[in-house]
Amino acid sequence: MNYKFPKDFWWGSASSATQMEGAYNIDGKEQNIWDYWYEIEPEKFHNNIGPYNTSNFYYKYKDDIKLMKDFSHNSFRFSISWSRLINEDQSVNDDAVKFYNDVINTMIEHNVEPFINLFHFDMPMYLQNIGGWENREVVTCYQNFAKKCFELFGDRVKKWFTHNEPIVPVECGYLGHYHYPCVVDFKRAVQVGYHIMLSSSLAIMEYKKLNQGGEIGIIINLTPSYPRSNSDEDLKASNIADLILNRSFLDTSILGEFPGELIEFVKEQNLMPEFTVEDLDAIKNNTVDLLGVNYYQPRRVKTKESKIEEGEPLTPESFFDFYDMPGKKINPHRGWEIYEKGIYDLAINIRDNYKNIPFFISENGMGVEGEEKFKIDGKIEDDYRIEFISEHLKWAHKALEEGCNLKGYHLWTFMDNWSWLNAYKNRYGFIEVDLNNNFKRTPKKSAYWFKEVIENNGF
Ligand code: BGP
Repeated sequence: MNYKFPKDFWWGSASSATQMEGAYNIDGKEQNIWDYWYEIEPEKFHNNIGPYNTSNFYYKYKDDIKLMKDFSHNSFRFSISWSRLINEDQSVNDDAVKFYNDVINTMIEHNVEPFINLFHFDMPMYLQNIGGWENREVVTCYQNFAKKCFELFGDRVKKWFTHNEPIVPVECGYLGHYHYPCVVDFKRAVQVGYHIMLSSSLAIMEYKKLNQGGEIGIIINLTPSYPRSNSDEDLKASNIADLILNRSFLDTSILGEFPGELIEFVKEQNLMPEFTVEDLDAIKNNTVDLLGVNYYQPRRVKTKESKIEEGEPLTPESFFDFYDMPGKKINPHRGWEIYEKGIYDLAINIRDNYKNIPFFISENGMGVEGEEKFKIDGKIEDDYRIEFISEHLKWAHKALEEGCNLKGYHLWTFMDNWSWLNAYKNRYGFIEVDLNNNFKRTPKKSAYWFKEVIENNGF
């Protein structure tokens, strides 16, 4: 064996409530922004497929968890749907408690450790209606939701995460048109980002008060920034991209403060959010125990060369351009570059600049369209996925050898799930989900390969 991983390495996969549960309006679940957006603009979603019946985990979780066990996974990360658990009047939905209790207990029974995330892009609509993350009151509602989750499930769940990819609601919801409410306004985006980070610290504070003996962290999509060249201009552009898109969340979560350079930038651009000194204390005093890193692609950056059109709103991209590097390896289905070494580079950065905090790869994966064409005797032979995973694991292994505190690897995702605007276009799972046949599950070749990797704790 060439690549042996440490004992107790976390092997598994990740998903999120909106993307896998389905049952969008069952048993008292309230609407979230996805349910609402689909209701008013279904044409925005690939093939008009909305979040209503995603993968049906709500009905099939017992079999799904059994499958995780059959494929030797020792952990699985999912999220609790805020709009399922907490009713509009802020009371708790008992049916949701029953569902999540059952999911957690079934996982434990099958030796699959539950890793629970509290927010995965799914703001309840009743809170979006009062401004979502722009409104300080929503931060308090989230703090109460988090506390409730710890009280209800924390006796058994020992790995908690406050947010998944906190940049995404900011970037996609307030700087682009990819998530509801599709606003483009840098100042409002900064307020949203600030409140999300504050909410993360307040959730951590609540968790620590309860002394439940587990760990709490955050999941960040750490996309390393690579400058086109070593020219001062390209380096400066790459630094600003890194500052806004990575370090705003990374420094704050691990070091307890927003980077000084970011504060200067935000002040210069007149983008300062509303904040209080007590907020900053909460951020300082409640840093994470553990970091999840989602890694899909690098960010290649060059100095701003494209013209800023008249009247074009200010966004982070007013300060740099993305660099389309010739000859890069690409996943044509998703359009994302594949750069396996990125996993090593980000691990070294965490080792050297972020206290070598324990972290794991909480998402990595390859979405492919039209996988049925790789079917042989009813099974998808996804050799490209096996290659994708193993090439990333090789770099992860090198990082481990060089002293990085890497604890595990989770693939996105266990079974094919619903991908936001792309719906079911690109499939990511170890397990095929047949939408035309009652969401039937069929393991792909990669599921069998990964099982062997887990059982050998290496490959
Ligand atoms: C991550 C998200 C996931 C998932 C994944 C794949 O950013 O945390 O929710 O969707 O990316 O991306 P996509 O679904 O856009 O192809």
